[in-house]
Amino acid sequence: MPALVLVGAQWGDEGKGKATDLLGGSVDYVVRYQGGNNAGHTVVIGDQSYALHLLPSGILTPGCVPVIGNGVVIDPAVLLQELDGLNARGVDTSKLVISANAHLITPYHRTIDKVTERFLGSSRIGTTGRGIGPTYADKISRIGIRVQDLFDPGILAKKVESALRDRNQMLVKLYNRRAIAAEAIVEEYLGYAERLRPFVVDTSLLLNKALEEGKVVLLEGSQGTLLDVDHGTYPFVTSSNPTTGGACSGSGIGPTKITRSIGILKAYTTRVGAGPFPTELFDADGKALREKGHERGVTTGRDRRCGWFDAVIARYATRVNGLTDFFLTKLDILTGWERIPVCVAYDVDGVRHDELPMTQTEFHHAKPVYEFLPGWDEDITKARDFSDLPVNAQNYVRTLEQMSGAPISAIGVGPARDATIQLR
Ligand code: 2SA
Ligand code: GDP
Ligand code: MG
Repeated sequence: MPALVLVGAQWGDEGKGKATDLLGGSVDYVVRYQGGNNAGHTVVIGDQSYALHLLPSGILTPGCVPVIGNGVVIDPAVLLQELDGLNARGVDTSKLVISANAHLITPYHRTIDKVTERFLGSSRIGTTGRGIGPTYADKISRIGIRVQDLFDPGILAKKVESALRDRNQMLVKLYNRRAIAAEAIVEEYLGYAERLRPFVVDTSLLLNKALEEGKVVLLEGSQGTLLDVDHGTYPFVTSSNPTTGGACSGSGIGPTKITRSIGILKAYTTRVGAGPFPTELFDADGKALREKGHERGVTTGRDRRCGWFDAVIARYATRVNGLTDFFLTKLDILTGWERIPVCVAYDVDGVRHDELPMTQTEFHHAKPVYEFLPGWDEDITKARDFSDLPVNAQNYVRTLEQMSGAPISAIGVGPARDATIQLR
């Protein structure tokens, strides 16, 4: 039976939380497979709004098993805080399972994240400061701390000491910071062990057994395609693989099990943090998109950069994720423009590019080539059928679909679960 992947098609914040919630009723497991509490997924249920950072959005769906896969990096203090917050709001979190192989974010990862950003000056990435990059760096360097290490105090102490031998040199010699003591960290982390232990299982085994039994598994990406460490706008990326390939390695499910790969695509574009963004607007239109769309970071509260829809990126997302379909979100925010520019290609130093340029330097030089589509004035937030949309909004959707290379299967016209037009 099928595993589905849901992935951000742009630079994140496309509305993945709402999309996961929308599918939640028809899936048995919702799995986070990469990233950590850098993510901010908003789910609106009735008059309640939930901002999830580390927990899969499926935690809000009764009956659904939320899974934190091996590819996620976990800040245990944040995890417990998030669980407590949801419990206090009456959400049942007891079904959560966590991979024993997921890596742990520690205070030294957070410190290194913040300090390195400061030293990068104008070349900074604009990270969320949650320690994500340094934790993945330690994972790849084979000096990371994993969830399973919490249950063996001797191993935990040895691993923290050995990682800090390395990392303290960097902090003291390179960044003029005080060395971090291993003992305090080991003590703090052993304190998390008891509360976390009941959640920890072999999640790959669990998910594969579930698939064999005919259960439906939804793999929920965070961030987005252009923030992927391999396929994004490197180095202005996060340190994991949000793209569909990452869903396999980050969960321990083989690619042959994946039957659907859904790209979540905002009807315009946003980005938070530094890095190239060809359709970015610095004028009143950009401000209007930010204000109407409430484009502010769910985790850091930073203003998001806003721009017009970029079809080159959408096509790229279709290609690198093997998308089967798109959910188009936030169409309602575009109400009120007389004409809406859509980027169909780039001009890079006088040369037209219909696909993402090969090099980062070219991408930094990319200027959008726009086509202009007629806008609409009508309030579309109550539309529930495609035919309820004004003809220009229908045309906007169909044109985006054609340009993006995969069918649009749902359209968001508001933050709430029911503010959705299902197309197939
Ligand atoms: P990091 O912290 O190492 O992952 O930062 C590296 C880059 O990845 C970007 N990034 C994000 N972009 C959009 N949304 C994210 N989640 C939050 C949200 C962001 C927030 O939902 O609003 O609150 O600021 C997210 N997480 C990471 C980040 O901006 C860097 O460009
Ligand atoms: P995610 O990181 O992809 O889950 O997205 P975020 O939660 O960071 O940002 C998306 C924002 O848009 C949230 O505030 C959602 O409630 C909201 N949202 C999602 N879909 C729609 C939509 O179709 N219309 C409107 N107006 N808001 C939406
Ligand atoms: Mg977000």
